[in-house]
Parts: sequence; structure tokens; C-alpha cells
Amino acid sequence: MTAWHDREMTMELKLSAREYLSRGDGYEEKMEYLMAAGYDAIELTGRPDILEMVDEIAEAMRNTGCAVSTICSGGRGALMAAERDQRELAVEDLRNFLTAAGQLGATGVIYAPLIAVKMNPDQYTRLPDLSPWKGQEELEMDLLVELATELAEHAESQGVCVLWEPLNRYEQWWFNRLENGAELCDRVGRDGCRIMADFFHMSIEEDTIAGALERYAADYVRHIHLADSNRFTPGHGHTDFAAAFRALDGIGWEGYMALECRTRGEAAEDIARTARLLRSQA
Ligand code: LER
Ligand code: MN
Repeated sequence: MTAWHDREMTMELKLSAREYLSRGDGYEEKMEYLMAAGYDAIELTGRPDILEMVDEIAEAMRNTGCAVSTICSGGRGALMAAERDQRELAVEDLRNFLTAAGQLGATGVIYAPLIAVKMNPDQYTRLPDLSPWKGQEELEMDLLVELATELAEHAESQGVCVLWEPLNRYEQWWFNRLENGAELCDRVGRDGCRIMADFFHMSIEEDTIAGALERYAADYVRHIHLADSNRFTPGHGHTDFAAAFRALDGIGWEGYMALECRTRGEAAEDIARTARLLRSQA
């Protein structure tokens, strides 16, 4: 029997890139730029104004053949803040981004649950430690399950999912590894609740990227962010992309992978080189 690492790879890479890596006035030019560099899709930045631009984005997709893989949420408020009005704002924006994602045929909307509160301590308050009833993380997880269940229901009605993103320990107190995301999905128990895997955060938090993907990707991971270990474009650090892609190929993974990193040298050349390198590893 052939071991998975000895097989020919059959995975077709569906490459996307964050909107900030593209250039151009308007979505048609941004999409043309990415397509010319070797990408199939764009990952939109979730600013409230994109909700007014859904028709323009859909027309740009038709005219260029470029897909929208995902919306990376940057909405208002903070989902896990102690301030109720800030949680409600975050829920409202997430629901609207999920509706837009459905209209654009995207996989879903990305949200890192704790980043806003951790990174903006002057703006938001973290939930309290209510020990011995519930510790801080336990309370946060219970609230997250509640909100993720409500959001998954709306996501499913739009044919998309919420893609919860584990981040490294310096950006999020917990929810750092794919196993945290898998636990959330199991507790929510709905198809609209899934996770995404960011290779930069994984290079800090997981034992190996390939091992974590082998274990969790088939059931839970629906999207990927690509960056090398130093968060530059692939090829500039020590991440083993070929091993990670073999793990994904072994489970027949089919989602989009979006480049989310910094470039080196001339940006247009670097992102085109990156697409060629990634395709040669798959
Ligand atoms: C933040 O480090 C990150 O990886 C983004 O995808 C957050 O949404
Ligand atoms: Mn990311």
C-alpha cells in the first residue's frame, strides 16, 4: 500500500489573496491584478462600506472571472467584550457580512474571537473571572458558544459559514490552536460553525502544521491563510508548505487558501513568484 506521503498529489490549489495585497481603483482592477499574478480569488476586508458595494463586487467577479473566497471581518465592536452594546455591534456587522458572503458565493466570514478585546484594552473590557462559579476562559467559551450558535444559524440560511480563527498567544489569550476551534464546533454542532487555519499562527502554536491539518482539517477547517513562519511571503521562512499540502491532499481538502502576509522586494513580482512557488508545492 502506498503511504500518503509517497502518493502523487492530486490537489488543485484554489489560491486567494487578501485585498490589501492587490492594487487598483475599484474591484475590477483589484481582481484583474490578482488574476494576472496567478490567483483565483480575492479575500475581501470586512469594512462596513463593502455592504454598499456588493453589486459592484458581483459585477467585477462576472467581468474578470475572479471569485471572492472569503470576507475577513474587521467590523465594528467586539464580539467578546464585556460591553453589551459593543457585542451587539459586532453581531450586527457579522450577520451583514455573512449575508454579503452568501450573495458573493464566498465560503464564509472570518472572525478571530478575542483579538479586538486583547488588542484594544482602552476601548473594550475583558469578561471577569467569576471563580469559583466560572473562570474567565470558561465564561468566555460559554459566551462564544452562545454567539457562535446564533451566528451559525444565520450563516446556514445564507449558505456560508463563520470561520473562527485561532491566533497566536500574543494576539489572543486563548483560542490559539485548531483543537480550540474543533471544541467550539463540537459544542455548537452546526454546519455554519467551522474554523480556518492560518499557517503563521500555526507555526507558533502547533507542534507541526501538517500534523494539525491531518487531525482537524477534514472535519473542521474550511479556509486557510498562507504566510511563511516570519509572516513574509512563502519561501522566506522555514515553513514546510509541501508537507502541509500533502496532508491536505491526503484528506481530499478543497477549500481556498488566501495569502495573508507581508511582501519582500517589489510587491507585484513577489506575489506572482509566490503563486508559482505554491503551485509547484501542491
Ligand atoms: C490576525 O493576525 C489574522 O491572522 C487575521 O486573519 C485576523 O482576522
Ligand atoms: Mn489570519
